[in-house]
Amino acid sequence: MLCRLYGVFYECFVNVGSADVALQPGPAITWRTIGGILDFYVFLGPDPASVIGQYLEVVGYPTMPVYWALGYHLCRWGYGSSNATWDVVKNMRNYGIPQDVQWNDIDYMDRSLDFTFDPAAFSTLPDMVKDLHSHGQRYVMMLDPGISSVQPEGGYWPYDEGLRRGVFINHTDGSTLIGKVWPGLTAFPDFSDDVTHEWWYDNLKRFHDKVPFDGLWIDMNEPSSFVDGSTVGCPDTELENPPYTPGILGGLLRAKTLCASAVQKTSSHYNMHSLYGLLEAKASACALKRMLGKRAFVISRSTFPSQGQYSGHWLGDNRSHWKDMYTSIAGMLTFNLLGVPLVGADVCGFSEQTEEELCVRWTQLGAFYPFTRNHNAIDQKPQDPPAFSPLARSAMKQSLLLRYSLFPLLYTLFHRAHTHGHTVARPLLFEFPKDVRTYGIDRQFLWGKSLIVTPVLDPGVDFVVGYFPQGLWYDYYTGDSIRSKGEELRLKAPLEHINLHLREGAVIPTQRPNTTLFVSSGQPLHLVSSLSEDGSAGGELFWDDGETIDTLETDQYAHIVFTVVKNTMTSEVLHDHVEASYITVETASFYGVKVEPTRVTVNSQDAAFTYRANQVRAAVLTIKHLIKFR
Ligand code: MIG
Repeated sequence: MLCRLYGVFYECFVNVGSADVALQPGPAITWRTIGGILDFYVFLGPDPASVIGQYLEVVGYPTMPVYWALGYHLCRWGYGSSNATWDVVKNMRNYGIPQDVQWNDIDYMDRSLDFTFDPAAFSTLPDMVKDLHSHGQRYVMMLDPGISSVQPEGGYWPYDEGLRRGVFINHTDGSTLIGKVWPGLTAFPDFSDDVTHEWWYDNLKRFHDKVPFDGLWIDMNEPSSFVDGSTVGCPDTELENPPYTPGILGGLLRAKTLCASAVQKTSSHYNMHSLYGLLEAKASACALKRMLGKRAFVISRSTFPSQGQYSGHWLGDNRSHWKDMYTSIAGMLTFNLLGVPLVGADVCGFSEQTEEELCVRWTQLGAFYPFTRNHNAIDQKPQDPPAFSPLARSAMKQSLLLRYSLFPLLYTLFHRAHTHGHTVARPLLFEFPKDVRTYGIDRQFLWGKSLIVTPVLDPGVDFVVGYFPQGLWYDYYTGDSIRSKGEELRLKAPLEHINLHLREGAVIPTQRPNTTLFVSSGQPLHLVSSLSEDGSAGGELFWDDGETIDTLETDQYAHIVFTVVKNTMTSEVLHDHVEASYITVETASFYGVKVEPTRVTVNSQDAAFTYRANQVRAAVLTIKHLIKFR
């Protein structure tokens, strides 16, 4: 899907072909495709957020993630053994650092074979996974599409059975196309065929009986191969050597992938290439739902429009550089526009050695990626939080606890994305489309419409400059107010601090954090309201059990709207379901209460409160009282 803005409307071009996009000095963009259907859409907006909503109506709204997808994920390539992986988890627990999910990269496999685990180095993997489960934690591991084709006959079920069922991509002469990936020579499943989906499910099920994993990480699914086309090359046909080849890697359609002429159920690989990751994600998500009976967790490297219906995405291999941390913001925002809100970059950087300061700052920024995972390349020193000094560790812990405390807000934003095609992480220009100064901002972003994140992206500084659109903003931590005319402000940012401000007029639901979302999501709510100049605010909460499929469609959720007007906060229960509404409100804070109240009542009963006049005209009123919604 390629889109461009023409004054007030967007034109989008949905096409699977290999293509060039050339920026012209005009300003103009030239699209050159060599295949697919010429399918054009015009989205009238009128503002950027509505354009995205209209685009997502076409490609499909993103799926509602399972709650633990929003927790902290820890991963690396090359833990070396299941015990080493397990030790990291135990260290995290010892330090009380939040972690919902532990991952393994390809090194858990026996000789890089999908659906196996190394019987020596990873012999305790099943025990580790059981231990994770008994601590309310989850396990995700990698699968690559390449299936080893050179194991002794009868010795590797995935290949033998795949051949028997005819699931692999073939050459035009009907022979299996063989490429080369981590396990050596491999065949490639054709996910455009339902038969393959069934075979994929059976493989997952057989492996799950041994290692009860919870989600899948699908890599190398461009599909990527270490040889061009196949081990025997590709035929010399027009599909292989079209009259025009776009400026792609290697200058050849088959470079580091399969032959364009290869045969898939639906069409030639020439036409199907760009859909490989989408269809693998679909097969994976469907299989997981069927097997576990819960919402599926899948993270994919390759994506195509509609991806958000099946998976999230990580931004691929970055480096442990300050610059790569900075550009991750644009990447995260882009995928939110594309309907894949469950997105994040490798926190602390993948390749090359990270530094402590970078890793702290990145963990803080990462705490605001909708999907937050620390991932490291093989042969690099450990970069999990326990690997650093007590100071760095505690700064990381603090930012993760902060994220966990904001889970009710984040979850509700994902619900909005799922039901209305909204973005979760959002560029400022979406909320302030008339303020041209927001258009170029790529060092700050919002969660939803009200929470602005201003991360430190440079080494050796204890301040950060951020732009605040016109209006009233409150420091999230203190309730101190800033009245901006639409200006850049210099904010204090010591190492342990990430700047977070609330826009006027918001009510956001938060929760006392814990080391897993399983525990913290059972805690009562703390509501934070940022009053606008006239004393009003509003917000909402979507709540369900966090993992049941289609709770919205089957009425198993609670939806509560909060409104503050004229010194009164009201909660209106728009929808209520027994299982979902055990939730209570324990405390509420109001930023910007100008006059100290003499009396506060909750449901007509006098309630205890504190009033802290931290600033003229912007004090914080905190009420402690328990409210049940039912
Ligand atoms: O050829 O599985 O982007 O996250 O650690 C490299 C090993 C294959 C690429 C992924 C990266 C992963 C790595 N993979």
